[in-house]
Amino acid sequence: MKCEGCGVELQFSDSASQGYISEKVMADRLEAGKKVLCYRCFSMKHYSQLPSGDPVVHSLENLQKYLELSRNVLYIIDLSDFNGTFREDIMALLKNHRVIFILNKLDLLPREVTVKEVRKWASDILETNPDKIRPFSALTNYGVNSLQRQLKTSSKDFVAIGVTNVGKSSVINGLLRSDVVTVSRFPGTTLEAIPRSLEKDDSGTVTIFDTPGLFTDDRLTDILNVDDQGLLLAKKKLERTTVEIRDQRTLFLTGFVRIDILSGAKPVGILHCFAPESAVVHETNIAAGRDEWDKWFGILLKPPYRRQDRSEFDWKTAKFRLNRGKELHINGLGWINVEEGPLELLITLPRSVRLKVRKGLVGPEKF
Ligand SMILES: Nc1nc2c(ncn2[C@@H]2O[C@H](COP(=O)(O)OP(=O)(O)OP(=O)(O)O)[C@@H](O)[C@H]2O)c(=O)[nH]1
Ligand SMILES: [Mg+2]
Repeated sequence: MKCEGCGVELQFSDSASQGYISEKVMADRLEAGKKVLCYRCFSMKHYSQLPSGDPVVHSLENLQKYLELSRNVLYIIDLSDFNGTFREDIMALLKNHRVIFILNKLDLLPREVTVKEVRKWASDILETNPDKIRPFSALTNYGVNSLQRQLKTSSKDFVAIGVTNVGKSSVINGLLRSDVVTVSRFPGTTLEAIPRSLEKDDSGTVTIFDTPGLFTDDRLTDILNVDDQGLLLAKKKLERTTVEIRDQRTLFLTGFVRIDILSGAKPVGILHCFAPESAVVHETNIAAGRDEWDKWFGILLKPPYRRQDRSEFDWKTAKFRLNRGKELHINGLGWINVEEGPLELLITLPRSVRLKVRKGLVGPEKF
């Protein structure tokens, strides 16, 4: 028998391993007609805690296996981390699949951007028909009814895929108006493919498979410890910080991203940072930024949310020239949008974290 929350096979013998449940608890729950969850799901659901020693990592090979479950794919993308969660390595596996793109966490986007604009912006990047793109929020239920209608008219099954923490399980719970599948702030919550049945209006069901998220290594969140990952996860709309840029200034976006402004002209320009509310944005002069960074890391500049040695990380520096209307996206964190430019920026950040210059999702005429 499998855990209904994460899909793993249940077992009674090893309380430190996945799928553990005590024999008595299982018997009691079955007798009471209740859902049966493993100890790990129970901890995440009721105490928001991940039992220690949880060594879950899911690779592209696993994803390939799950893609054999159906030719029809719901590719769940997190709009607050679009470039970190829409990935070429996943797209390369989808050449023979029919894909509906679910742009989840719409509720986190800034007020300035409309749903119509999101759809148009994403369809340009995804190079696909806008009706294959569904702005969605599992939190507010935006888009649930129309996606449900579409899936119910299908005679096929669907498999929901994506990287960790984009909200695959939340989307499926929303579609089924249920909370059976375990949802948590920890990456790697779902452990095996879980078939869920969506009742059709007439008769019969459509099966939607939830699957474990693909682990990545190029999002800022990937280098944070589990507690810091949870703290950085946006709980409300991304916060916008507007910065009037002057020459010889430095902008910190958390302790991990330092942006030195190189442009010579005055006034240099205006940019807007979009990031979760718990990410500290701090402006200072270039000399202080250089001299105090180590001291401020994890104290003034968060995350990290506690004192850490900056030399534990491997760093890189890259130069960008950004025109008005462009955005620089930082995987697993957020983005900066240029209202007035061009801006010449020197960015220092951990080597593994990917940056992408993209057409602006917001503005610049909106500011
Ligand atoms: N703001 C917001 N948060 C969401 C939304 N959907 C999911 N979340 C949150 O995102 C986190 C991850 O959600 P899950 O549904 O567990 O994500 P998942 O993709 O199934 O994750 P894995 O099973 O680890 O791959 C949880 O903290 C959810 O509450 C949404 O539409 N808006
Ligand atoms: Mg999940």
